[in-house]
Amino acid sequence: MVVVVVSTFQFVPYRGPAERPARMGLPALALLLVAGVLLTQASPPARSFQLDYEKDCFRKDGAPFRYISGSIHYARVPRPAWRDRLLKMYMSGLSAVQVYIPWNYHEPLPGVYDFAGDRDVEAFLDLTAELGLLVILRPGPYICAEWEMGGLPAWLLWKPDIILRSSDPAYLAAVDSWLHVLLPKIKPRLYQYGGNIISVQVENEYGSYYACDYEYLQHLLGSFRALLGSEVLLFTTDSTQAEELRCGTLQGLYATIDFGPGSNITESFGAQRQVEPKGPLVNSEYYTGWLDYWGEVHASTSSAQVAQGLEDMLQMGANVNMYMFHGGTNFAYWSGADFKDQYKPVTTSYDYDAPLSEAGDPTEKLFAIRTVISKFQPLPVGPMPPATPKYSYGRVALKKYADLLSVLDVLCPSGAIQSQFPLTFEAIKQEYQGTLERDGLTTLRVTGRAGDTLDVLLENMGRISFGANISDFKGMLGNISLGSSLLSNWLIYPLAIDTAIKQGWPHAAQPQSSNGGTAGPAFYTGTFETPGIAWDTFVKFPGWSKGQLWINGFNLGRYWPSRGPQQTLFVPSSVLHVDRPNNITVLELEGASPAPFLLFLDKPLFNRTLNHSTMATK
Ligand code: 6GJ
Repeated sequence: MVVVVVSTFQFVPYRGPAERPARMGLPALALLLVAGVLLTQASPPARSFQLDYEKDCFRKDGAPFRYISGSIHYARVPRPAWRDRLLKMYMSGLSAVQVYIPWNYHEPLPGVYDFAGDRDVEAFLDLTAELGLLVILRPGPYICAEWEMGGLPAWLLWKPDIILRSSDPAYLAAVDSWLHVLLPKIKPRLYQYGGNIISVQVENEYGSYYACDYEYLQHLLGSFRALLGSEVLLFTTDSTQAEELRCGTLQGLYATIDFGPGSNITESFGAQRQVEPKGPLVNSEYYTGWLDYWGEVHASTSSAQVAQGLEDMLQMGANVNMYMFHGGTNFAYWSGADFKDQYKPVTTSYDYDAPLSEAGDPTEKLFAIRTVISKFQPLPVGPMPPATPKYSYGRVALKKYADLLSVLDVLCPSGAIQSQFPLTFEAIKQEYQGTLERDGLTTLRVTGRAGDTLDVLLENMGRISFGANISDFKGMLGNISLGSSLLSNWLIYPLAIDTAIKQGWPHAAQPQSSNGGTAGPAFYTGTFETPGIAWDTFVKFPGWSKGQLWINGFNLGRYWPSRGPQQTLFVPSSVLHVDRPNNITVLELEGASPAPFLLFLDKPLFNRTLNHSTMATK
């Protein structure tokens, strides 16, 4: 007996093994035939978004539909700027936006959730709907994105032998717990239920990951279906490499691909056809630019090449999402890293050389793309909103507040953790001799006398977000010896700096009698007043080396002018006060100039680097 089950909501003809390579571990597909009964497709319901394998397209409410989409990450844009960015994307002619949801942004500790303020993903999604944009949602649980640990929470590593992105029961338990919190927020916003979310991606380029664990993908498919229902269009994204499409795709998930300008489009979509012989052509990540690593030149991708590739794909009737349309910023400690022969931390700026700049300003690349789109569909009527105003607040003098080691009582109020040997950051749920770098100088001669104390300050520069090394433990991962003797009996201070700063420290605290020296890790403070206007600005760090910047308690991210390429940090206008002094706090890790100051400019400086070799000798 065989029945070809025809859903009254979504006509998805059975694509038996003949059409797709059978996959290990696939549940046996039960087929029953109702003799003599011709099942016809019910007319699609009012709200539907479907795959049409006959016409190789999507269908929205029964009509053929092709999307032109752009990526924006709400976690990289302050909430007050969301409307501005989304409106510019809409006025560029986009019909949809593609959105990642970083798990670690919303579950900072197991069972502790944060969906407030800049993390209010529901408010962001509702804003996209208000502005008439459809949404292609990518909730992971892993998202890559040059985001800290690819969006996975570092607390997963509290179980050191956990196998991430696999059917490891410990990992799946955490994933399911998270999905049971997140996906009920998404379901009512699905297109089929009156919302604007037309499709949902499962995992992210899973085919590029060593594990190639079908049970994991099967498990995710089951969880997504159980929590989102049977009608939403679920898909995967992988590169065009056959091996990646083998491990990253699964029956029941529509397979899409990603490739950038300069790729052979026919060959690339030919790769998609190997796994999806029928159905719409989809490039889920058409790279409009690229990411920046500290110490390497700022990415730059030709507008003409991006525009031409887009036009060629649209000419073929393909669906395209441009990655990124607006990159934004890796505020705080959210930047990730890659590992190619060596650790490659990603910069604070995620400008990506995208059509909308880091500050949200339309670029000539945006207008080139908009012109292409206008050849295929009408543009919204009205002007493109202009760049937001920028202001040079000029020079702001700072003064040393305290050496980091003199304020451990503030930053580690619970006191030191005593341990015979070093512990990792993850295991512990900081005189200046020099800097060791995982991707640079890895040995240091330290001089001292018997009885001296060795202080080591450890900084997390971002957990690896791509590839097999994402179990990226931070801290001192092994024991330290002085000559032949193993150093033991450590006092370990986890530094809750952001907690202290959010509570008004150091501006609200008693001034410290600092020694005035400028070498080594120390806090510096200053204030400045705006002339009654709070506009976007860019802060430059003349004479500084490397550290972290806060203004009015907002963590603007890492600065590293001695490495570059970015020389400025973007300061969104929403961070500034107009009616009272703006409090600046800097944690300089290596050394500042004797008369330290910051410079606030009205333009970014993205591209000046010192090559690595000159760095190692410093
Ligand atoms: C995508 O794969 C990823 O899905 N991609 C990149 N991959 C190359 C990884 C560096 C070796 S670069 C930009 C994008 C995003 O990471 C995206 O999340």
